[in-house]
Amino acid sequence: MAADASSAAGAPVRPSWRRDRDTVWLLTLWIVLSIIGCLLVALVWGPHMPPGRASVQAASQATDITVLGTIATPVIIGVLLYFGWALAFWRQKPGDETDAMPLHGNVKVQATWIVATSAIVLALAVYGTVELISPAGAGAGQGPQPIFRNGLPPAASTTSWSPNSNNILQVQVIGQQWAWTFRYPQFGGFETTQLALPVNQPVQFNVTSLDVIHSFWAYTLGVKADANPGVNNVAYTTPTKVGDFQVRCAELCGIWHGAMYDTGVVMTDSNFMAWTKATAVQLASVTKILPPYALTYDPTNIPAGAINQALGLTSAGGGYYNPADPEQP
Ligand SMILES: [Cu+2]
Repeated sequence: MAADASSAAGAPVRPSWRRDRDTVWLLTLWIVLSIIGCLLVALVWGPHMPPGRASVQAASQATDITVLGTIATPVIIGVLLYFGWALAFWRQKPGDETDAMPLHGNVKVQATWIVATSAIVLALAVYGTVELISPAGAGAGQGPQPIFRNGLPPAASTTSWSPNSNNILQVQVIGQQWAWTFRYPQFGGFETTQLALPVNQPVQFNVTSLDVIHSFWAYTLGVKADANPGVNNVAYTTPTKVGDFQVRCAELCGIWHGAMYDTGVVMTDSNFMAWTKATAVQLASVTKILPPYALTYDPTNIPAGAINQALGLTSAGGGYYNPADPEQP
């Protein structure tokens, strides 16, 4: 290259006009591709981002993922563009065995890098913190005394509920190896394997376990909360779409962990009220031998009367269970 100057060490140096031209091209291409990329991610991919928009909390999470994906797009494009440009134009020419120009630091690049990355990380930390607690704790388990309610109604009554009242719907989620059951204290306390919810009504999940640690993951509702034995873990959701949703266990809990799933359903208010009424009647004989509703359970503490009643035994007949009898298990 006749036009190339030489460094003091004798290595060829790209002339400044070539370097300026590269910079202008790279910057222009990066800006144009980033604008196109950001629009595609935000407007085309964004509406399909997981976990979907079947609840207020899920929609908030989908928005967060879209925002983060859009912010990441210029970074990814910048890295790939610079990499491709270097491969195409800055590679060593055949037969050129000279060393490249030695680098001795560049204060402008270093300062720009530190300021830009610090600003991005700090801004994301603030955004992430705000989004983590809104709306209503973003659908995550908040422990027994949740702080982030974001205007949700209180649990004014734990024994009755009607749609659109100032009283949040309570659903207890009970994990055990290897199934989920759901208890509805405001409808007589029946316990069922079916999870039904009314649309557009805030729900308070009280999540607990009878044995090991499980994790209640109603993915498309944006809810994920650990189910710990002896602990009540509260999570909120407000479903906004009628239809089915999947429930999984997201904590390795034993050999059949993978089979611990269920299908829930979001229904209209009137269908939900009809379902609770019918289920309460259908399960009445089982409900009356369940332990009284509580936020945690000890499965080893089963009242003797419940066992006898379930088995149809009486003290006059044989086999009556007496917990005070050491001969009995
Ligand atoms: Cu599990």
